[in-house]
Amino acid sequence: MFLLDWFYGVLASLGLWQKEAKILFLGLDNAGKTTLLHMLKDERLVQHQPTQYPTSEELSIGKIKFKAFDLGGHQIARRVWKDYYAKVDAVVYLVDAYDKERFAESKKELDALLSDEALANAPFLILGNKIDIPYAASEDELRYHLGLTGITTGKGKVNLADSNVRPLEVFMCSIVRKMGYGDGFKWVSQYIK
Ligand code: G3D
Repeated sequence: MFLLDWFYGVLASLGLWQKEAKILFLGLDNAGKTTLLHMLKDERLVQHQPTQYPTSEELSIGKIKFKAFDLGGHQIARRVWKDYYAKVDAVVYLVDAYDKERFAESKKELDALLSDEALANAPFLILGNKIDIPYAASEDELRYHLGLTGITTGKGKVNLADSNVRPLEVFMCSIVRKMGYGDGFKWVSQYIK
């Protein structure tokens, strides 16, 4: 009973209670995808091996399947995730907010995803990670460098059902400090049917 309570507690805290969904974690290598998967799994920080090429990890919680892939120079990974999920319910796109030198590369990958037919209807949660590091980019800075200024759809409850607009929003977080990503998941869960 305790285990079950814990299990549903994790789902409820993510806003994903009783939903069935396939969620992709994408982003450049080193963005924090594996750390996030492990955090969701264990609710605590665990040591893990660096993600191995072709870079995919998987986690199921209840009816939710999470799967992570590295982007950036990994053409194989792209083909693999396309084969893996016929239908993707949401994309969580992670960016290392401290690694400003790679913002352009990250934007390029994000742009490719946003214009990908296979993901046309999927809500996009952009997580600017590692804000615990001093001098990490601010939310405004990250929006600017990713080309998202003025095009995100709004935090909180925004009904986009009739507007034909893809939900897209930026949340800053520190996965290791367990900050910020919960709000992001709550936001995205409202768009998962
Ligand atoms: P990836 O799966 O996207 O490739 P990882 O990325 O989850 O392997 O994380 C890459 C590195 O970033 C790891 O460090 C991890 O501990 C670190 N990291 C992840 N999230 C955070 C965060 O919120 N803050 C900080 N400061 N670091 C974070 P190592 O040293 O193990 O390579």
